[in-house]
Formats: sequence, C-alpha cells, structure tokens
Amino acid sequence: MLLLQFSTSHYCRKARLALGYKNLDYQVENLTPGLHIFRVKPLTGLTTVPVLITENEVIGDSTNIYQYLEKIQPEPPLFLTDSQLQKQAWLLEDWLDESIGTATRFIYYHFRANEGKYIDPSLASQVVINIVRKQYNINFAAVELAKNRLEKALEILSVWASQKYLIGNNISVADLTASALLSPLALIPEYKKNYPWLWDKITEIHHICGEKLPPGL
Ligand SMILES: N[C@@H](CCC(=O)N[C@@H](CS)C(=O)NCC(=O)O)C(=O)O
Repeated sequence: MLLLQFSTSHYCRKARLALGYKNLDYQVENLTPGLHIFRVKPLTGLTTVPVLITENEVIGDSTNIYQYLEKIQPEPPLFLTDSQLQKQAWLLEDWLDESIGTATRFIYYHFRANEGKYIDPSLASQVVINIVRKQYNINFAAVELAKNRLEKALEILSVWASQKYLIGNNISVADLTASALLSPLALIPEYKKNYPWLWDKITEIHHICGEKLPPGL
C-alpha cells in the first residue's frame, strides 16, 4: 500500500495512526503542496491528501481510509461492537474532521506566521505558511473564531482525562481522530501548558499505533 501525503499534515497523521494500529505495511510518498493536485486529482477527483493506493483501489479522504482498513483488516478492531456507541464514535469523528481539524489548522498556521515564527523563520517555510494562510483565508478574525470553537471543543473532550477512551471501553475512530487533529497544538505554549491530559492521551495513542510523536511532544 502507498499513502500519498504531506509529511506535516494532521489529516495524513490520522491515516498513519490507523495504518499503524492495524499493523499494516505501507510506503509513503510525500507530495509538494500545490503540485500535489496533478498527482491526486486524476486519482480521486479530490484535491486533498491523504490518499491510499492499494493493488486494486484508490481511497481518498481519511474517513474512507478508516472504513477501508476496517474492511480489509478487522483485527485489531477500530470499530466498536455496540452499534449505538459506534454511531457516537462516527459523530465525534465527523465533528473533529469537519470543524475541529479546521480550527487547529487556522490556529497553527497563524501561530507559525507570528509568535511561532522562531520555529522555522526560513524564507522557504514562511512562503509555504503564507500560501496556506491565503488558501484557507486565515486571518485574525477567523483565528479568533477558531480559538473560541476550540476552547469549547476541549471542554467537551475533557471527559477523556478521566476515562481511558473517548467512547466506550475500547479504542475507536474518535480516539485516533482526536489524537491526530489536535496534535498541531502541541507546538503552541498556551495549549501545551493548559491541557496536560490531552498530551498524555495523544502520546498514549501514538505509542499504541507505533507512530512517531508529533513535534512539540
Ligand atoms: N476531509 C479530508 C480533509 C483532508 C485535508 O484537508 N487535507 C489537506 C492537508 S491537511 C489538503 O490536502 N489540502 C490541500 C488542498 O485542499 O488543496 C480528509 O479527512 O481526508
């Protein structure tokens, strides 16, 4: 299997966590943002990574990749056996994907272009960061909205601090998705300091999945 990815993308991390959790062998092909479209769009009709290429199929979108992996490699399970709980896990996964992953992207790139510029002040890095900011319309007002959304989200997700898994008694798509999509915040001192439980959980899930820890952890 081949995973088309951006090496720093949190949605690609989400796919790698599931591949690792399922103990599957795979290779990665790192694409260049912008040029990636020429490789990805003819394959999936989408412009986004991750994309998983197998012998017989091409799967675009991290949620589809989760469904595909569970089908071809049911053990260890990523889906909960109780169908009501699995529905809740999908609900969380979708909310994290569509709302929270976007909020972390806004906050992360804003940070990297301002207070966090010291992490990589090189021209090459700042050019990429600014292209991403333009592409997604990341401006001060939008970042403030994202911060508020994230604060509420972290309040909701704080149940995780006192229970092993987000939903039920087993690892699920919700745990892996939260771990990947919140991971960019580990580089931002304010989040690093205020949410120690989150970093413990993200570290634990990365160990379970055999995935390298994100920058900042
Ligand atoms: N819902 C998609 C989101 C993936 C996504 O937003 N990927 C970003 C990288 S983090 C991307 O490919 N952006 C490039 C573009 O939109 O052209 C998924 O879960 O796979």
